[in-house]
Amino acid sequence: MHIDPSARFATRAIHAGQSPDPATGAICTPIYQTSTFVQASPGKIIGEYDYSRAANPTRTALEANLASLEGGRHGLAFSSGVAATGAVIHLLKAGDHVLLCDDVYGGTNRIFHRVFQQLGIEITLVDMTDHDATRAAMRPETKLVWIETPTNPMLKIVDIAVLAEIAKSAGAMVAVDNTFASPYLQNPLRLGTDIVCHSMTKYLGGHSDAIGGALIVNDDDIHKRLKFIQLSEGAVPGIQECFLFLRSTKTLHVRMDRHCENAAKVARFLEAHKKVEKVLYPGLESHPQHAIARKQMRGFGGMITIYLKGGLAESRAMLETVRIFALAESLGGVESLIEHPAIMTHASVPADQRAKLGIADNLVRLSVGIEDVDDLIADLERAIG
Ligand code: P1T
Repeated sequence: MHIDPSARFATRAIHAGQSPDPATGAICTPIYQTSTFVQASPGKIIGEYDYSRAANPTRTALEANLASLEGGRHGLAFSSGVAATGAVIHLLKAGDHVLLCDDVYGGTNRIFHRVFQQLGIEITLVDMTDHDATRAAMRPETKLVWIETPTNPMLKIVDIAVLAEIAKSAGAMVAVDNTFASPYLQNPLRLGTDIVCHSMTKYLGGHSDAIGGALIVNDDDIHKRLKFIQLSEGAVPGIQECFLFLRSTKTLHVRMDRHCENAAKVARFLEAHKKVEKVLYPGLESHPQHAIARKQMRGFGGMITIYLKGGLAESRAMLETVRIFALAESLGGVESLIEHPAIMTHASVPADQRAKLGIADNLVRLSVGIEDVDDLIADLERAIG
């Protein structure tokens, strides 16, 4: 089925990349659970496929679907979000310099600093909400600017168009980790960037049942280089995972609407609570980059970070008392999760960097799911006390 690229998001979510199976008419793209494909004679393949690490029809459908959702020409699926991140860093060589958003997922910080820095990649962390500091940190050898927005866990909003401009004028590529927003709320390629990265494990998957990553690009040459890395390193998702992600993106728009609606209500409840010191949510007028969020996002997402009044004891008490919110790493699933960044998701970030960012003992991160919001608020009310 050919889906017009100008079709609206919900239509593309359900149809892009997928056609009824030509052999049977099955409306869902089958799980082509095969590692290899028979050839007619040596080197003469029957269809388009020879080996599933290189390509597989179920993965091809997913990759086309992802590209369509981000408004890009090419999609590539990986075995995890960090595998997708690693593939981008592999575009660089020793001596190249990266400008890295100071507040990123702990695993992103770790792969840059503890895997690639020792191979000769130079890294400068910068607060990308400070445009002068970002400009000043650029060097002639800066080849990549890595943005995460909203950031994890501080939910800072980076102005993607301004950053793209800063990077482009210096000849650097720009990649945006769009995991927290999802393609439904934000499309960085349309704002002048080169690469969009996702942990599909989160909103794209949406059901906390599969690990995966994705890259979406427009440029044919960057796509070719990334596809070569995907083939050569082999960090591709399993076929059943590809099917699960394809199944999930069909409902992304419906889930995201409810995540946004619930999170807005939870954020307002928390902002008014006497035991909460501060609420970070891009949809609140009190958020320092609320205006930028309004400009570049179509909604504010399901993630909320709060400072409780008190310290570790108060955070622990809340995290151990919730009943509907589950104490777990990860985010973006239909079920609400809650976690302690300093001890859990960002434990691998050096303590001095954590302190500088404000990842303190009284910081708690919530992934607001799509349960009944009144039950969620009652759960938090009881847990905060
Ligand atoms: O877990 P994985 O699929 O490899 O994705 C890594 C990743 C990349 N980018 C962002 C913004 C992320 O939040 C993550 C994973 N994050 C968590 C597991 C977490 O709880 O924050």
